[in-house]
Amino acid sequence: MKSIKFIYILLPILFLSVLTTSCSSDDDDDDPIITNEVEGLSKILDLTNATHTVELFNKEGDFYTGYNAISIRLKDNATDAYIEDASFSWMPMMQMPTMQHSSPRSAIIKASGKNTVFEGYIIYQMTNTDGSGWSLTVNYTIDGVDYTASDAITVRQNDNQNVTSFMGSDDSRYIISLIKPNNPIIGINDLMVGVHKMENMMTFPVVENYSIALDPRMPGMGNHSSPNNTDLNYSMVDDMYHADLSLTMTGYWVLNLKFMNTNDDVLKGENVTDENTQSSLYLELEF
Ligand SMILES: [Cu+2]
Repeated sequence: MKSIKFIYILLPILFLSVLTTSCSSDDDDDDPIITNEVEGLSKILDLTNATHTVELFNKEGDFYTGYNAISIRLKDNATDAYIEDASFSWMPMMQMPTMQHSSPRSAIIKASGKNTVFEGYIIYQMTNTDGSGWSLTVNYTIDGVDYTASDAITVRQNDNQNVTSFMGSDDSRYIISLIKPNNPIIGINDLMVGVHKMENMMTFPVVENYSIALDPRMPGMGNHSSPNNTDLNYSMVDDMYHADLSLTMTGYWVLNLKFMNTNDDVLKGENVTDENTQSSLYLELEF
């Protein structure tokens, strides 16, 4: 008992001394508590204007094609203090040879339980081979005053097809993106997919209440499937589509999809058969 008590007293002291040491030896001027709010995340880039710096973070420290979960902090350049109350909007823009277009993106909201971190997502549906072509504008309002910060960004090509942009049989353009699993396991995975409609070059609303048939296959192994998959259904909770994805072994999988509207009209994709080994609508996954 004596030794246990000793640990209870000693441990906090040890932790405190470690924290103090690391802070004092760190020449970074960040408040340790604020630094902690983006722990485990990597800086993608800063968007800077005369008054503020918009700091963008994600797990990888880079933008990739497909779904990007993004954390944002807003720093006052004069005081180096992080702003806790601001409202945001953003506009990713891709300059193409003959036109420009935006991409699906969420609203930006305060991260739950955080003081200085805001979050949202952007789904880049394409990029140039050298990562060029995109810019990002972040508009924000503090105490009724509007500001904007903008710059060119680099969007790298993801190795696998984790996003697909296509024309449906209803002559509408859609974007389907893989969101989860991030770390696939052998067994049943929670598959999460985003479906957005390209209403025009700038507007990409979430498509609600459609459905997507799922048929995962391993092309490298006789195109075998797996048991106990379910089709993707829309969830009002997060505006995304969910299914059970069964992966029976590691390797390269093609998630064959068939996209249907509320009348069960097939808008894109075909069944996988002996003659047709892959749907024209699919996502890829490798682990
Ligand atoms: Cu483009």
